[in-house]
Amino acid sequence: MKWPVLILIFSFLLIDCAKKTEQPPAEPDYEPKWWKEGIIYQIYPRSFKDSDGDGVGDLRGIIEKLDYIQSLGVDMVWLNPIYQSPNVDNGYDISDYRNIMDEFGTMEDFDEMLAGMHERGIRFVMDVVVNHSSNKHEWFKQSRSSRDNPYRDYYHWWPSEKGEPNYRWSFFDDKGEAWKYDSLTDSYYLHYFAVEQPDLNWENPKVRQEVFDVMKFWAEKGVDGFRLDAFQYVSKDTTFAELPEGFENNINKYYGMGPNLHGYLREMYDQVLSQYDVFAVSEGAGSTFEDAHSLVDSDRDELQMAYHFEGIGVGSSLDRYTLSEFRGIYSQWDSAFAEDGWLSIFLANHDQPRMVSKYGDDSPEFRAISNKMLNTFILSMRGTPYCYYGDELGMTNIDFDSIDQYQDVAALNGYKKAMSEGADMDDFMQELNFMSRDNGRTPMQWDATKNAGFSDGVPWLPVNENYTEINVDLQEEDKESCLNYFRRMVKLRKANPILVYGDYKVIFPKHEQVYAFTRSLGEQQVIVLLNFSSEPVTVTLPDNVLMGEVWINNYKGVKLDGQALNMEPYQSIIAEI
Ligand code: ISL
Repeated sequence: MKWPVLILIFSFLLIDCAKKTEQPPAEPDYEPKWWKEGIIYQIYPRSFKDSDGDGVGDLRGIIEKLDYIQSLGVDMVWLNPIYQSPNVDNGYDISDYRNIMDEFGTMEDFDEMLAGMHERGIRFVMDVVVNHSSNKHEWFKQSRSSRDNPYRDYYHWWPSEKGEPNYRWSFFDDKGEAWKYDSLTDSYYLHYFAVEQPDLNWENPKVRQEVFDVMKFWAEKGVDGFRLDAFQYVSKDTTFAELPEGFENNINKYYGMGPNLHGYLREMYDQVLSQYDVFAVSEGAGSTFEDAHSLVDSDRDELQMAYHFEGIGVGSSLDRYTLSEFRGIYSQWDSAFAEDGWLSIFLANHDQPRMVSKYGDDSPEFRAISNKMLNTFILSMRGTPYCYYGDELGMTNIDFDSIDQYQDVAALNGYKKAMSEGADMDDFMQELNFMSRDNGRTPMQWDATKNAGFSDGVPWLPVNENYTEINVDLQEEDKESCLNYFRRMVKLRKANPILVYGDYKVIFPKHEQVYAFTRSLGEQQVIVLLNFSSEPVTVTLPDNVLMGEVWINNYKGVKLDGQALNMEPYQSIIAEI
């Protein structure tokens, strides 16, 4: 490396930067919004911190850790559902939308937690699960009880005298069927998810009013945002006509964006979203850019943000992924939303494996460095970043080998279904080991004491054995840890609107190791360089890209010789150009 050359280049560029900052700032050509600038930290409450020794995380546990959350620099927290629930799907089956799950605490705990977040300048995003309720919800109990019960039309029923209903595929059913016959009223009811999660009938205006009232209840309490679970599925063609064979291979096309979805969203906007300083994000965004635009464009008055599944679909099998595929998807979505609409950016959540195991390299040699690289990606892209608890530490997948170790309804029922279909169970278990949602749900690793400091009792899901090496305590002490790198990256994004609003342009569109792009806003321009591989690589920067001040780097130095940049395995660099 030729340091004198480097120093010379840097000093020229620093002088150049200084000149630029003397000019009057240009009017921003973007519309600033707090929910665009915010960084969301997602907490799976069951697994974050257990305060009472029952092995299940709870709200008082979160209260204990509020200072930690604040120390990350994030400005919003999304909690997975905390309502009363029989927990068939860990809170995604709600039996009372106005009360807190017993295992998680009380409404007083909730109020204290919310106030504690607000005191620290952190906003709160509530999960709203209204495509379905629990079968233990009073509405369903009533609905099921007789055909003429006033709640009958709160759900989708198919009387058996009409014959068997047309096939509908189910995400979590152990036979893969979404219609369940119920002899009590000699009818079938619809459940896109587990049999204990009957789908609510949004065609019924009473149902919609119930949901809007629930949302108002929480908005009045002061929540700042709503994450609408599986919302693209709420509107259904209630004739339940036959669907083409194999439709389940493109489920969002056939289940998503039903005929009345936009009407429902406008009602929600009028009654709830426009009445409070809140934002709403839908899980799922249909199957085309047009679908997604129709949900979030600024003139739609529907939602503020959506998250699509194409990004997270990449690498969702043991075949892993290529960088071209990954970059292609993110780049297409970015350019489709460059002018209008707003999306989220994430590489993991509670339905996914751990980010570093899926997209990086969780071997001891590269785990930390590749984790830092992935966090650089999330926090330097356009869109609101969603950072999943534990990914600031580089937590990894857990290595379950027997079905008895799994807790997730999707895994357990998927196993039964595969067995009954005579599938190759070795292949099934291998895939599950990599892709299971339980990978992303293991307890937070706080320290090297028993159960990683998560609980004094027996954790509901085992703690990953690597907790003695990967935990908050150790990483607090180490300036170069994943945790402290994450904090630096969060700070950088918060201080630089270019990372939020700047235009995005790919460099080296076909490179199989390096993902590089520029962001530009007004006069300012930065380059983001990410080596997605475990091999060193040299790239030649285009002549017009002169690297200036380095904003962040997950290695100590930058090896630049003229325009040739030598990148270390999983190196990530952001620099002004
Ligand atoms: O997790 C999945 C597959 O294993 C997804 O297909 C998921 O079911 C889908 O994205 C909808 O997810 C949401 O609703 C589900 C709940 O289990 C998920 O946790 C939630 O994110 C039902 O409420």
